[in-house]
Amino acid sequence: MSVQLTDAQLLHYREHGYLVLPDLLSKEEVDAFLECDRQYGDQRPSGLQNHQSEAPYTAIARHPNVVGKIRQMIGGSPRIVQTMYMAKAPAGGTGVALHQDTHYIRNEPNTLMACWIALSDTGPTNGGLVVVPGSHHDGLQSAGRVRESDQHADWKQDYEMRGPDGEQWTQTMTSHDIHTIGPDDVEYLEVGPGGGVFFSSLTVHGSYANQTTDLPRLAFATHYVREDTWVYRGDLQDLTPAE
Ligand SMILES: O=C(O)CCC(=O)C(=O)O
Repeated sequence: MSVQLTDAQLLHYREHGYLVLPDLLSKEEVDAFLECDRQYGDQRPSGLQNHQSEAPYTAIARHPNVVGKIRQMIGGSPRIVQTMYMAKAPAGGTGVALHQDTHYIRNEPNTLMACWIALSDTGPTNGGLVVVPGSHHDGLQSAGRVRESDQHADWKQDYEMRGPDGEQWTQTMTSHDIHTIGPDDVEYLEVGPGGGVFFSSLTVHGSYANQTTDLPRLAFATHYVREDTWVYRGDLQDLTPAE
C-alpha cells in the first residue's frame, strides 16, 4: 500500500517543479537492484525500455511508493515511457547539461514527468542531480549546444518520429544546454540511497561531472506520461501501464 502525498507536498511540486522525498525504496530494494546489475556484468542491458523485459528495472518503475505519487502529480493513470540506470564513475564521469525533458521527448498534451531515484549517496561532489526551482513556469526555453565538455556529455542522434495522424519524419537531436541559466539559479540536491526526486518535464535539471576519486554516483530514472498522451518519438511509443 503506497503512502500518498500530502497537500503540502503536492503544492511544493506544483510551485517549485520538483519534490525530494526520502525512502522511496528500502535498503534491501536498493541492494537487490545493484546486485542484479553486478550480475549483468558487461551484459548490462542497453536501451531505454528495459522495464519491459528486465525484472529489476520493472520493480523500480512500477514500485507502489513511486507510482501512487506519480498518479497524484500527473492527474491520472501513468504509463512508463523510459527507464535509465545511470552509473557515473568517479574521477570525471560526465553529467547531463541543463535541459528540460520535453526538449528530448515531445509529447501532447505535455504530461511527461520523472522520478529519479538515488542508488548511492549523491550530492554536489559526485555529480548529483541539480534543478532550477520554478523554471517549469517559464515554458520550453531555448537551448544551445553543450558548453563544458569536461562536465557534460555532448551528442547528436537521429530519431524517427511519428505523429498521431500517421505522419513520419526523422529529427536530428543534439544534447542541449540552457545558456540563460547561471550558476546561482541552480540548486544542488543531496539525496541518499532510496531517496528520490520527482520533477516535471519543463523543470530545468541536469548534473555535473563526478569530481570524487572514489564515490560512484548511481541513479535510476523513470519517465512517465498520463495515459491520454501522444509521445512522438518512434522508439518510445510502446508505453507500459505503470500499475
Ligand atoms: O542524473 C542525471 O545525471 C540526469 C538525469 C536526467 O536528466 C533525467 O532523469 O531526466
